Amino acid sequence: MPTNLPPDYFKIEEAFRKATSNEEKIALLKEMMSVVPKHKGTDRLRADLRRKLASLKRGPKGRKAVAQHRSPFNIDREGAGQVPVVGPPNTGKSALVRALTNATPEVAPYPFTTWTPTPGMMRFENVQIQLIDTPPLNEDHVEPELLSLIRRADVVLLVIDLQGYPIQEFEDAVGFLEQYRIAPSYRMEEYGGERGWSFKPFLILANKSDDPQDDEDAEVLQELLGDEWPVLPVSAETGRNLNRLKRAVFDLLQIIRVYSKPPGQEPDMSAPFVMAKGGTVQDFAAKVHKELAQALKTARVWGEHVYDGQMVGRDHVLYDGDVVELRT
Ligand SMILES: Nc1nc2c(ncn2[C@@H]2O[C@H](COP(=O)(O)OP(=O)(O)OP(=O)(O)O)[C@@H](O)[C@H]2O)c(=O)[nH]1
Ligand SMILES: [Mg+2]
Repeated sequence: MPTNLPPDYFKIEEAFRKATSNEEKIALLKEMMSVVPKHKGTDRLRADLRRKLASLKRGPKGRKAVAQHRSPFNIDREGAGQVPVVGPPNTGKSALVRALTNATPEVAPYPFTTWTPTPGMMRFENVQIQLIDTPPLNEDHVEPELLSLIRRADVVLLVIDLQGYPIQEFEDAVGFLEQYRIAPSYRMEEYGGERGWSFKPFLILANKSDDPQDDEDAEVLQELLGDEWPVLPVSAETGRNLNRLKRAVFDLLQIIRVYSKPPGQEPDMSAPFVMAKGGTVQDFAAKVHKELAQALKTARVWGEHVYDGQMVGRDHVLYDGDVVELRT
């Protein structure tokens, strides 16, 4: 038992020993975790508390639910992309999902608050992107379903705490994911030949950058991690840089928005068709209507890369913001 624990700890521990209900024990364990100081000397104790908490949350052994419900980790894809928000405990993942989407996952000042994922929709301009709040990455309790969820992602947001130990958190999280063969896209060439790897675009969110003064720390962090790991300082609390965050996620998704213009009418600019970057007129037609794609003869395009109403063929590559009139 570490010697320098605050007196509160022992009071809570005593209450914990006397507690009878599961709920009460869970609440007291969380309290204990919040008062234990974070340093090497308490590593063992903290790991032990985490294990106890995990086992309490799992409930009594051998009492399997009768009906097999669908796993909460299996989340239907909605909108223009699926983007889990992952990272070590207490870095502000849930707070960010709350600030960016319509979802309201629990936020609390102690670690291991979130135990199941919560999806929410984030609006960027005229598209909706699905963010997913997730339980913390945890060496002591590896959740295989969380890893599968990350493997299905289009982009991964890795949240670290700029006011905590951001470099350590980054290294631990990346090392952890790598153990389970999840790596950033830029390493694809290196590991590409080996089977079973998932490569994802990552964005590092240096959360709790509440003040513009924190940017200096974020710059140092960026310097240390290198260009392959884009770092964005954000604050769930003050909303700093959340608009930049939305734009960055959109860019990492590598998607474009294309608008359909029925002949003789104006396009509906509030309802884009979302396609992968590099998509052609043919791909667009297939999105609008399957039969259209077959009957397509030519198309006219308005946008930055063409002159207004330029006639193009099926193979013409489209760009974000293009307006297309399909002709059969
Ligand atoms: N100052 C500051 N505090 C923040 C910010 N974002 C989150 N917090 C606080 O950090 C604590 C943890 O936030 P959560 O959103 O619960 O963190 P989490 O990463 O979801 O935690 P787990 O679910 O336990 O993994 C809470 O006390 C939040 O109020 C921020 O941008 N600035
Ligand atoms: Mg959380």
